[in-house]
Amino acid sequence: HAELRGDEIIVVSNREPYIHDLDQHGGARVRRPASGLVTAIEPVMRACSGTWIAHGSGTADRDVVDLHDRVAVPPDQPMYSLRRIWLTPEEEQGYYYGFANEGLWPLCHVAHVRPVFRESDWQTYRAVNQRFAEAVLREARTDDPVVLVQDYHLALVPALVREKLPQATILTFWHIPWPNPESFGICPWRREILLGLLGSTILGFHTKFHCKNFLETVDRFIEARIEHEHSVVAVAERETFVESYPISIEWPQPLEGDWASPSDCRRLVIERHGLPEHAIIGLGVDRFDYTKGIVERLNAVERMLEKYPSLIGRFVFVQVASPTRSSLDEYRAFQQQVERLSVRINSRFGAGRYQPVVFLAEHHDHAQLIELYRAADICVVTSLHDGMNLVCKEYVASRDDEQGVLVLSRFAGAAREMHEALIINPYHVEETADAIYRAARMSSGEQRERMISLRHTVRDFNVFRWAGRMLSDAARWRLRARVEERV
Ligand code: GDG
Repeated sequence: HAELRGDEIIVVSNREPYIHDLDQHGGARVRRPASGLVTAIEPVMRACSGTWIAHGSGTADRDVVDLHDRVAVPPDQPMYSLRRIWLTPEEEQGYYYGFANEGLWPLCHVAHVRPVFRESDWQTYRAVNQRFAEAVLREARTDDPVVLVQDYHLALVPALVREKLPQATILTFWHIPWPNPESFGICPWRREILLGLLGSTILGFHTKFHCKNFLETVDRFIEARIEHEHSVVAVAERETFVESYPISIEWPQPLEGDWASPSDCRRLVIERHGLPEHAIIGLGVDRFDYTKGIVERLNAVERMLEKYPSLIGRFVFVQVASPTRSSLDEYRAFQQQVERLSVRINSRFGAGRYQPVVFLAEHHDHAQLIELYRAADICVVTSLHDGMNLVCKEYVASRDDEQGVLVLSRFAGAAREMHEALIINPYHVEETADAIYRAARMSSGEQRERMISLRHTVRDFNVFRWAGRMLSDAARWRLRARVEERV
């Protein structure tokens, strides 16, 4: 970004953008993880360059594949540097699975899953946050780097970096919702988390509503001066600017020129999955996570077939569910429940080769997802709670034919921008079933009108604009700090 030219950018996140795995022949294979954070931040790093620090998660044996702590990425056309931190299985268990994903994840999402807080997980979370902060300090070549801290895994990093580099510009982005003070208040270490985050220069959330919840939580639990008018929190004279920056995706999409036509994609998808020739294709794409409302979505599909039997034999729902956190009980139980449900719907409405639910519980590569997006008549996003949700934006971006209907949960941050979608409450089965039915029958003209408008929104508010806003706010704060120093 122009105002920060010459300044170095360090991104720090749990998830790495490129994972090195071993293939069947023992060679290295590079995989892109299923992660909204990576989808959004990776194009920004390609544009800015710098260093990305993340947990090395590949299965490749480090002795077989020469996995350095630092690699240049993207592998085929290096543009920035990826610096890996190797966590022990115990560290990963306590910090990632434990505190972050059994504690903070359910704490911040209203999905009615009870958070689990263990003292030992918290201790590991603290220790691992310290390791990430040390890596930032090692990477910093000046005393005022621009550090982009990502997400709930690293809530303590901003204050840890601030302590050693008081001049650093620390931009923290919280990719998940921030709940109200009553909900957040059950976390035994709420003070530590809040003070950790308030080491940031700028703290970003997807929506104004999450910012408001955060400010109210600070007000409730720590001593701080809050200037609501300017969205600033000061703890002992150190100020943090709290602002909403709705995240998005790259526009144009990578390799857009090489895509097969929607009708070819449709033919390929119909062949590959043995769908009826004139199928109406509904699509869901998610990490296999209980916050994404997959049970509610399948219940709605079932109800729709029950209520509108003319669609039996024609309507097919394809659900991509990429494996995630499956070592946790809560996830395994949920994943089994979804699998049972899709078997039930198929035995109820399927006949011969016709299966109304095609369930694909495996990781797909990007090209396969694009093919599905371009083949689908309807994309259904039913998150029970979601910071933003990028799947709905990817669907819209991949429809340059201006066809297709988006059904979108009102509990996803994206619903605040994507007004031309059919907005639903996923807890309301009837409403969701009716919306999918309406989508299945929508005229091509109405689809076009809605899609054109949605595409304008995603194009104009793309991820470069998201990063641009955060970085220009950062540049403004740096300038202000320098001027104030001189006084
Ligand atoms: C968090 C917040 C926020 C899914 N399956 C595969 C695959 N994906 C990709 C999708 C999309 C991404 O994963 C999922 O993004 P979401 O935004 O829907 O969700 P989270 O991962 O929960 O992300 C979310 C986001 O951070 C950004 O701030 O929007 O609210 O929860 O890009 O396409 N990708 C591949 N194979 C799959 O099988 N390659």
